[in-house]
Parts: sequence; structure tokens; C-alpha cells
Amino acid sequence: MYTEKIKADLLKKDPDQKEFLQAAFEIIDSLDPVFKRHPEYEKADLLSRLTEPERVIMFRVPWVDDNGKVRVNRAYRVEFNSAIGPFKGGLRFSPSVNLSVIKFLGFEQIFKNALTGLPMGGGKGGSDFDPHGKSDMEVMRFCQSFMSELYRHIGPFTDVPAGDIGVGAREIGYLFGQYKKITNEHSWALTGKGVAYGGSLGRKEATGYGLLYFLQAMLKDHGLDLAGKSAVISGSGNVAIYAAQKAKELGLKVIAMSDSGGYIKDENGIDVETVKMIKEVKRGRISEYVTHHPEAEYQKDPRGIWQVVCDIALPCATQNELAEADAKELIANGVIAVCEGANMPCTPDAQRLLLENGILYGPGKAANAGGVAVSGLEMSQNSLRLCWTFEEVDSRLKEIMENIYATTAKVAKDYGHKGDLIVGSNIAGFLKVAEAMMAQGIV
Ligand code: NDP
Ligand code: 2IT
Repeated sequence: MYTEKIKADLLKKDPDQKEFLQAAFEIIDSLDPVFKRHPEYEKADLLSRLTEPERVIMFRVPWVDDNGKVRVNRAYRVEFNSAIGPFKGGLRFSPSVNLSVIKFLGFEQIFKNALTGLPMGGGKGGSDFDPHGKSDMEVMRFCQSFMSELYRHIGPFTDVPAGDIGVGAREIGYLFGQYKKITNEHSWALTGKGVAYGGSLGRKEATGYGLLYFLQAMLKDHGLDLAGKSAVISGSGNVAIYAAQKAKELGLKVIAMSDSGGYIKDENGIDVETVKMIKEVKRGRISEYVTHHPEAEYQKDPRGIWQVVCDIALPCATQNELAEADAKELIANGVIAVCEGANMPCTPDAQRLLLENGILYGPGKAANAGGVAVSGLEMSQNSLRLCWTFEEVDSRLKEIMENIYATTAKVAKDYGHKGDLIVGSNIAGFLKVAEAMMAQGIV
């Protein structure tokens, strides 16, 4: 079978890229019914072309730390597919970054971006630089050195990076400053920019808010709503914080959050303002929460968060953070929905178990598409040289997330997998990219 052959080829070519293979196999496994309906796609060998990035850039980032010591990091930009628009996707700064991780993220981004309905191709980049414990000046010097190489590969019509783990408003500011200086242009080669210099209102909130809009649409479709229910949210970064903020607004009580050191549990409902102060302002540890809220508890193992009894689980930290044993625990404790703010947070075994047990499951490439969707709206505003209000952006975001839910649910049903949004999102994203690739010839 065509899809089995493609998987065997990938395994042979890059046997060590386990995250990439995981992401690619999940998508490829969803596509058998598409190739049955569209033999012309196999003839055009779409999958061999889609699974090979258009371009992979790997570069050295030398910088000098506060003690005058020379440091060297490795960086990447994987320009995966530009069939429907310029390469688009975040930059991740984390010691766990390697080519496999960036390829998995870039590959998923192709389909996620297609689901938004906006003209954006897929890409991802980053570095094994660890921002934890670095001074602002060290982060600035690193970002400047990083951009001194990256600038030649990006541009508003070519490739438009944004943030991801370890890359937030501070890093985007430094990256943009260096890009502008080298190119002598105030052009829009990055999104997630500060509102003061071309960013969009609502981008900071977009992934978390979008996740809740998606969750709300998914529950509504099953005759359920959020009010009065409880949730746990892993992570306490950009996605987790704004997911928690919107959850509270919608009457969903968030009782636990985490960081890479451990998790906090507060049965009164997590105070998001305290989390913001600790993580956004002080760049501190989530453990500090209990000094402000002594009634809350802190546990050292971040994974323990999945043992907290809740109605809804929102993994918003990192890949493979929720494994089969965690899914078992959640199911035993009566969870009704798992919706992914992070990219690929559930392992394949966990996904299977959740679906088999009838848990409502929102896969990341659909449920967390709100961030890149508002990046797309930032690009629209930049092109128009206009700034929309927060309300305008937020209402477009909500509409996009509701459309993504409706489309993925419909496509899943049309292809004989009612309720399986993994299949629905993979096929819906693929169909759009496939149509564009077929129209453009073998390029
Ligand atoms: P941030 O860097 O802002 O936050 C990451 C958070 O996850 C931090 O709180 C970090 O803790 C925590 N974390 C990291 N590893 C673990 C772990 N093993 N267990 C528990 N917590 C952990 O990143 P974002 O919020 O931007 O990204 C989070 C996820 O969402 C990623 O998968 C990203 O790819 C995805 N995503 C992000 C989008 C965006 O717009 N930013 C859009 C769509 C998806 P610590 O503080 O200890 O490092
Ligand atoms: O995973 C993601 O979708 C992001 N990190 C956001 C990408 C973007 O270009 O806004």
C-alpha cells in the first residue's frame, strides 16, 4: 500500500528522528481513505514530496556570555512546505531542540496552518539555547547572533517565524530589532511582535483563548458546556496562562497547573494573576505560588498533574507529556475531554486509549491553531497598514476556531471516522495542501 511504502521509506531515511516519525506516521496513517478516493494523488507522489522539507537550514550561533566566555549553539529553520503561502511557524529555544523536534513541529504546522483557512505554508525553527537563568543581555546577544544568520532566509513573502517554547515577547523584540537593522526595512518577517511596533492585539492570548473556543465548540456539539466543570492545565507559559484566563471567564475552574519542575493544585481555582506575576514578570518557578496561596499544594513531579481528578485536561506544555499511563489515570478519574494546547503532547498510545474510551479528544493541530491564526491576522493587518481592535481580532479568532472544529468533525464523519478528530484534522489539512500542490506541478 502507498502509505505503508512511504512510512518504510521515512524509517529507512531517518531512523533516528523519532519525534518526526511519530508526527509523520500519525498523519500518514489517517490518509489511506484519501488515497483510495484520489488515485491521482498517489500518481503525483504527494506524500514523498510532502514529507521532505523544501529546505533545511542549520547554522551556528556564537555569542558571548556575561562572563566574557564564548558560547556556541546550534540552530535550525526547516522550511517544510510553501504550497499555500509563505513558510510560517514558530521558533523554539530549548536544550531539547534537535532536527527531529523541529521537523515534527514543521510538519504538523503545514496541516495546522491549512486548517486556519489563511494562506500560510508550514515551517519551524529554533535552537538548543536554554533561556532559563540567562540575563536579558545574554538573551539579546544570542537573539542578535541568531538573526544575523536567519535574516537572509526569511521575509514577509518567504518565511515568517514567530514564538514557541522559550521565545516570547522579549525574544521576538530582540530578533525583530536585529532583522530591521540588517535589512534596513521595517518589514513584517516576524509575527508575535509587540503591539507598539506592528504586532496584533490578541496575539499573546490567541493560542490559549483559541483552545478554549475549540473546546467549547467540541463540548457544545455533544450537548455539554464548560460551566461548573473542573480542569487541569499543564505548563504555565504563554499557552497555559491564557488558556487558564479564558477558562475562568467561561466558568471552567482550573485547579492545577505546572512547569518543568512540578505542579500546583488549588481547589479554590488557580489565581491566574499570581501565575502571570511569577512566570511572566519574575520568570520564576511555579512552586512560588504556594507562598502567595498557602491553601494550595506543590508537588515536585510535573507528570503527577494527570493524577488530579478533573473533568477536562488541557496539556499545554510540550510533546509526549501525557503517556498511556497518564491517560489511564485520567480516564479512571472520570475525565470527559482532553484538548491539546501543546504540539503532540499525547503519545500515540495515550491517543488510542482516549479515543477507545469515548473521551472527547481535540488534537493539537486543530485545537491550538489559534496562535498561528492570529499570526495570520497580524500579517493581514501589516499588509493593510491597519490595526484592528482586540474585539475584532478576538471575534475573528473565535470564528476561525469554530470553523476548524466544524470542518474537522465533518471531514471525520465524511471519511467514516465520526468523532475521530485526529483523522478529521489530518485529512482536512491535507486536502487543502494537496489541491494546491496538484495545481502547481512537480516543484
Ligand atoms: P512557553 O515557553 O511560554 O511555556 C512552556 C511551559 O511549559 C513552561 O511553563 C515550561 O516550564 C513548561 N514545561 C516545559 N516542559 C515541561 C514538562 N516536561 N512538564 C511540565 N511543564 C513543562 O511555551 P508556550 O506556552 O508558547 O508553548 C507551549 C506548547 O504550546 C508547546 O508545545 C508549543 O509548541 C505549543 N504551541 C505554542 C503556540 C504559541 O503561540 N506560543 C501556538 C501553538 C502551540 P518552565 O517554566 O519550567 O520551563
Ligand atoms: O505551534 C505553533 O503554531 C506556534 N508556535 C505559533 C506559530 C506562529 O507562526 O504563530
